Amino acid sequence: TPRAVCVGETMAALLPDRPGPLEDVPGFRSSVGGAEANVARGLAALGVPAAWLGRVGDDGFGRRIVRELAAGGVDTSHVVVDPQRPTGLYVKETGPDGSVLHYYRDGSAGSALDPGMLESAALRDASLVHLSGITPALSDDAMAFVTELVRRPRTGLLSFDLNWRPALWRDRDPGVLGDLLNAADLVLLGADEAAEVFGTGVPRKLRELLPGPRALVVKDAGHQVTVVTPEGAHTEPALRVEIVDHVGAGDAFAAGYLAATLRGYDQRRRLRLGHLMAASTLAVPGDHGAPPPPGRVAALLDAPPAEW
Ligand code: KDG
Repeated sequence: TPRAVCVGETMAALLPDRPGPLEDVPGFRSSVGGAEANVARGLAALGVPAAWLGRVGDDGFGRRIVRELAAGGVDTSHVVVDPQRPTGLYVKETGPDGSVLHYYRDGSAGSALDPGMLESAALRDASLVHLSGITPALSDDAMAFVTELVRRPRTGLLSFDLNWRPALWRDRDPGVLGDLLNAADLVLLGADEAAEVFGTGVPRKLRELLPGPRALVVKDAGHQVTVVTPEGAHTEPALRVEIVDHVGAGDAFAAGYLAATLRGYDQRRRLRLGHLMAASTLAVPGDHGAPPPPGRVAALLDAPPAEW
């Protein structure tokens, strides 16, 4: 059976009781978030054996992360506990135009991912290694880790989600992202973030800039997703859903797309499983929703376009 490993930083997350400026929020709900761990949870929920590889502090938030991921079926046996650094944190602020994440992760255990982690047994013989553009922005060590990982010979697939987080790139040149993405087999990115980083969100034009990956998956602000491969392009419309919060939807999409890829589904079903997973996360305030029941998934994957 295929085995996936998602590498990155997972943080404690504080979600506001109600929308509004932080200074007026009465309280917060404690949760867990992090793009790559979200993908691992989505994969596990779909029955794909998935591990999260990363570092947490020797503190309550770190233990909470490990406990919650494990409860979600994610293999946490390779997580490194860093006795010196604290677990990172983000605080969500929800306004009329959506959510902003405030990071408290400078010097965190998670950002201290370094090339030494390349020796982790988790990476050995993995069918899929999943990375995101968040990690190289975290520290010089994390940048070195990602740069070496994408260059190394591999036996499985390497997927890379752009996950553009401008707040993390203030001291670093995001120009490296093009090379990193080009070294992957499979790249996922939003048309809007691609426009910011590469100057275009048009799949055909992006393909010229990113010829490396076999599959280039371009998400158009929740309307539709297009995948470009050497065989051509395929577009699938998103499901129409009542949106509670966007955070985590891209990760859920990635989990669906990647699970379907590992199962050898055709591109239409890969995109649809991505959309189904994204829809379940868009409907909840946290980073991940419960995936739809398998029966409904099976029916929708094969539905004619008019019933999708
Ligand atoms: O994709 C969701 C992430 O943005 C959230 O979980 C926090 O990992 C995170 C980040 O760095 O923004």
